[in-house]
Amino acid sequence: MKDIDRSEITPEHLFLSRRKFMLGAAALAGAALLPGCGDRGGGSNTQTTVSPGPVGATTDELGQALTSFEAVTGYNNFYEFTVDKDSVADLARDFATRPWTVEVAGLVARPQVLPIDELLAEFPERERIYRMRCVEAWSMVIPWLGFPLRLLLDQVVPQPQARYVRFVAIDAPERLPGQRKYSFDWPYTEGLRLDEAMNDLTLIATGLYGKQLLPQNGAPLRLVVPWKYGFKSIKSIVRIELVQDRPATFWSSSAPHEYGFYANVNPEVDHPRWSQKSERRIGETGRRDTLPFNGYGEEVAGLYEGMDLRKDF
Ligand SMILES: Nc1nc2c(c(=O)[nH]1)N[C@H]1C(S)=C(S)[C@@H](COP(=O)(O)O)O[C@H]1N2
Ligand SMILES: [Mo]
Repeated sequence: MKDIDRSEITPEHLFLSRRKFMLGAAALAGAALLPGCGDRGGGSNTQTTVSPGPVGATTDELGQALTSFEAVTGYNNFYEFTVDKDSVADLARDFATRPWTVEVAGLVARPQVLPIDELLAEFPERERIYRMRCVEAWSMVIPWLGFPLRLLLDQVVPQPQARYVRFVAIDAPERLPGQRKYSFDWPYTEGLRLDEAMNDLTLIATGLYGKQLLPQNGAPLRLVVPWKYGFKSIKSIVRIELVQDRPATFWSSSAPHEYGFYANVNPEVDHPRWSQKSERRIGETGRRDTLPFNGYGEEVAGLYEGMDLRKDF
């Protein structure tokens, strides 16, 4: 019998901002109380029929093993479908990701509307193995395919006033049951400072485990920012906008005291309801220490020099 941590059987993001859910209160209560929402701990999603493609390495640069394909594609946060991590894959199975266009606009010299297949042809995929640390204190190691966001931003030529990048996910309540069920401020949006967005680690992911992304992981394209909590890595993007002022984001608007704009992985700053000092790696027993910046401090700590990351969390 698996020892299931309470933090993993309730949808934590949602649990905390209960006030926000009065309109969807019945649905919320149901989801929070449902048994069987527990972690499948690495992997027996019998409904996953897709197998992984070829993948180069089997560990990240710290020697930590990849999380299984079954867990990566079977245990997901994607509230547009459901808050039940074990059911996202099932609900997203037939979600159509073609046709799909991505608009890159705002304070840029060359705005573009890119059909997804043109974008895929233009920016060759490469593999990046990143740790992914959810704010709920579980984590995975995922072999992504994608390209640095910087390449796309360079192509549209940000204007000098552009200081932030805002990302908008798909808004399609007729196809997304969670958008009908939960009264969040849809669509899901996220944001980065321009220098964070230009950092080489910041990826537009279009695949994982050597294959195209599946809908549950944010097909056809999503952001991956490995030194930040997972909620920054917005899925199923339709618009990328260069803006002057810090944009509102889905979670920081929904629960500003719990989720900040920066959301850098930081074991020294606890979530108001739980510690961030350690995490459970999906597929492993026991816990691991959480690393500052999720282990990417060498690459990104300099972005925050002079900032108080306790205040500006
Ligand atoms: N559009 C959208 N993007 C999203 C989310 C979401 O609910 N909707 N959840 C976020 C959270 S909380 C996490 S931890 C990661 C999970 O990514 P994964 O399921 O591919 O591991 O996606 C993030 N991106
Ligand atoms: Mo998350």
